[in-house]
Amino acid sequence: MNDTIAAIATPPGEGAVALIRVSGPGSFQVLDRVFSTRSKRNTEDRRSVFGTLSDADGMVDQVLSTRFRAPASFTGEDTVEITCHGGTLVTARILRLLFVSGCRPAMPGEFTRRAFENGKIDLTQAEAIMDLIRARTDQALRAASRQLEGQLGAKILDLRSHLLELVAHLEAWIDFPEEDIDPADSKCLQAGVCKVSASIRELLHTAHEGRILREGVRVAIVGKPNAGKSSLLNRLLGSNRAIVSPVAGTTRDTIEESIVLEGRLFHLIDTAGLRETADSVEREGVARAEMAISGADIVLHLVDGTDSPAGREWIPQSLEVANKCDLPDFQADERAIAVSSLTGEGMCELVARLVGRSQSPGVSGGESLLAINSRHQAHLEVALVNLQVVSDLLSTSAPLELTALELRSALDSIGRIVGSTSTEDILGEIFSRFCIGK
Ligand SMILES: Nc1nc2c(ncn2[C@@H]2O[C@H](COP(=O)(O)OP(=O)(O)O)[C@@H](O)[C@H]2O)c(=O)[nH]1
Ligand SMILES: [Mg+2]
Repeated sequence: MNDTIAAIATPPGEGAVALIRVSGPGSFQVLDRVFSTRSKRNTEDRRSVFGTLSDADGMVDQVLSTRFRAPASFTGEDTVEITCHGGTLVTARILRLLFVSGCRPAMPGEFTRRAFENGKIDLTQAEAIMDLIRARTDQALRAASRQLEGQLGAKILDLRSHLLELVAHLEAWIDFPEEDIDPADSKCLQAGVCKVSASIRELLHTAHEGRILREGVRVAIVGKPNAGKSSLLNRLLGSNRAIVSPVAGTTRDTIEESIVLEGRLFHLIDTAGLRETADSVEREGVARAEMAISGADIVLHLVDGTDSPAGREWIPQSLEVANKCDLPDFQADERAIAVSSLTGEGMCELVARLVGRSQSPGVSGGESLLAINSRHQAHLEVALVNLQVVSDLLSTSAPLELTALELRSALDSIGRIVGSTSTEDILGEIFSRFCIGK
């Protein structure tokens, strides 16, 4: 991390302005080589200064430059931000100028990585920055902000410090074998493991919500040809996205569109009708429909409500919906929500049911929402298994070293979530809590 990196921080294309970021120990030298200004406050920290950037051929652009002196910058290093005119060519020329003046191109995520390595943020916060940028719903944005503030990181650190205490406890027993282990102590340890496991389980419960917040809910609309699947997609989207026709087998490829319903992101997938067919293209469509079903969070099974209910097949676990309730020969069925893709009747109920199904029980999407991602989930699951083993070992007369090892593994997994290592910390914890001279 001794080199100085540069990159455009704003999206490519034309814009009023663009931002170029430079970070590393040589940031200010690089700036001094290419930037000239009449301002006497040029070298002041955190002051935007107007001036010009020039290369050997003359002026490249008029810009504002701002210095952030280490460690008070996003990366924790000396950083320069250059606000220039937002054109593809202008920004490319400025970058080239920076590269020949002592910078190298930044790798993807390298500024954030430096922020992490310099201890400005933990890994969950680094991830939250990406979540924040990618958020497509208010809920996702709120959850990301909360994580960026460090609320998830704080929870993980809390778990970690509990585990550290337990490890310290065990290590002390191992270090002083002449002292008998008080059975009450063993019970206390067991209770501690139990408590941490419960907290981990609580966090794991938010994994589903976390995935939905970050990725959205996949809804496969399936059913027989002509049930009105494409009409329903169009109705929910409020646009004529898919071709609707009375000819069965019109939809052949799967059509996917995203929509926000009641603050949640849904991906609606319209599929070919499920039926046996001799047409090879339609058959491929049916195969794709089946694939959409297997990858869906919710399978919305649409039936034509004018067909006799006796002949209806139900798909287990799917959300059953009967279409065409506007027609006189519509036959209601208590197992299915009655809707009309033509008139829009029943859509509110349908949306409410979709939203309801997408929520995992016990997880509120309210203000306090914290939801883990799949990486956190993987580490937490490993830690939980480790703790189960610890608990089992504690109830036998297994060597304490073995138990301590397992406990350290749990600690290690938890530490990986925020990106900290553990051995130094364990030592510190032991020495600070127990008097070795005893
Ligand atoms: N009356 C009525 N007709 C509908 C309704 N939904 C779809 N249709 C008609 O049913 C036919 C098949 O619709 P389509 O959406 O293409 O069905 P898909 O094969 O399941 O995608 C078309 O002629 C639609 O106009 C509805 O709610 N009411
Ligand atoms: Mg269709």
